[in-house]
Amino acid sequence: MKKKVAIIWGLTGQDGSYLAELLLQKKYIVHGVKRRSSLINTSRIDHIYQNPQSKIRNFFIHYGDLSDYGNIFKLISDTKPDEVYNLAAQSHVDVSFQKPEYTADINALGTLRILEAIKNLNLANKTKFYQASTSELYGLVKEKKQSENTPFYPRSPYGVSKLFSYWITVNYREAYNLFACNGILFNHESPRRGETFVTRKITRGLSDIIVGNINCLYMGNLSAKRDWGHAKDYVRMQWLMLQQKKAKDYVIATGRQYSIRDFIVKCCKHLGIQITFNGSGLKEVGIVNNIKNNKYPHLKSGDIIIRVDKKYFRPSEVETLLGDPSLAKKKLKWSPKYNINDLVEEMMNSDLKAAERDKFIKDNF
Ligand code: NAP
Ligand code: G4F
Repeated sequence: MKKKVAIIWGLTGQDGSYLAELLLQKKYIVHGVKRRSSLINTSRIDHIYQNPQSKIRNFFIHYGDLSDYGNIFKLISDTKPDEVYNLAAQSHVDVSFQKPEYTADINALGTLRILEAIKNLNLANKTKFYQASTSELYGLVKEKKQSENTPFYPRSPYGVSKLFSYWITVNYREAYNLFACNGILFNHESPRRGETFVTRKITRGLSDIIVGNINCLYMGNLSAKRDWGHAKDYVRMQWLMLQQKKAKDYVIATGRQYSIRDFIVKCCKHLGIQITFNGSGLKEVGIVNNIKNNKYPHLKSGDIIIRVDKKYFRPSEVETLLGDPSLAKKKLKWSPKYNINDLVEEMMNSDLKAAERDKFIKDNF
């Protein structure tokens, strides 16, 4: 049987790396796009090449950028993909306030450029398209639980750029009969999550505190609530959406939400640390209450390990996100394999190892 061909924009990111693994397991020929950078930016996919039973013959990496239509056109023309996954984006909400025009160019027009290339190459009958849409579209939420029918109200240049992408995907489906769909994904994390997103900042920061690399972690809005899943569960859905007979948009979420404070408490619990939050606003602090078996020589009861710094607050915040994945569960028979405690455990264990390694290098070299 002829192998399916897929191309992934955003290969070097969290989701791109997990999706590449999944598609290679499914015997696809995978093309991925990486940006030129002054430092090597393939740490999330290097293991695919390093695997002794290398799938290298099915795995091709190309330079590219979503700002460059000619590059996108040529990649699609050369590979004639069965499936295109657009996971590339300036994906940091806070950064989007500082780089609004760049964010709009890559996230909004970048999506249009891919769709235009598929259309102009007359591939509408062959190529299926997945767009990485986001729960940030709901922003100032209009319903307690957000589903495919909840109105959008984005709250950042990132959210607004993704609103364009969402609608241009729907529009190309309706106007040109393209198999194009949006996955409206709620926050999803993993040990491969970028280090400046809040979950990873917490798991790394707490790891650094307990090995003695730092004393305290500075955070923004601790009361914001998110619906967090595991990236591995969510990339499975991205693939599944393109295997359906009819293109449709789906919400992917766990249906449970926790505050940033709750996430910190869970991570501390995993480490055997009881933490209490005192005070409010910028004066709020997280204090160590008790440490199981006194196992961390650098920490003692009464230590303040969390403080709030206003520089991490956003000009307009998304206070709460909680998804309703009923449609995906019913139509795609999806259920996540990981819960929040599994996620915390995997992320904490991975970052603890990294912090211990850093400490060893600092102390010995
Ligand atoms: P990520 O780790 O930040 O990865 C983003 C990817 O896009 C990286 O490979 C990055 O390349 C690439 N990229 C950035 N600018 C580009 C450009 N100008 N041209 C080409 N590639 C570019 O994001 P993620 O967490 O995997 O998320 C994947 C997608 O889902 C993103 O579109 C994000 O907005 C969306 N999304 C994410 C979540 C979530 O919770 N993770 C939820 C909903 C939607 P470098 O590696 O070189 O930086
Ligand atoms: O982890 P975050 O930066 O993720 P955010 O803004 O929810 O965006 C992520 O999820 C979206 C899906 O909903 C994606 F579309 C997007 O690409 C990205 O992957 O922040 C989560 C919450 C925010 O309310 C933020 O204000 O955590 C709060 N927060 C509190 N202290 C912090 C911090 N966020 C960061 N990054 N750093 C802090 O110190």
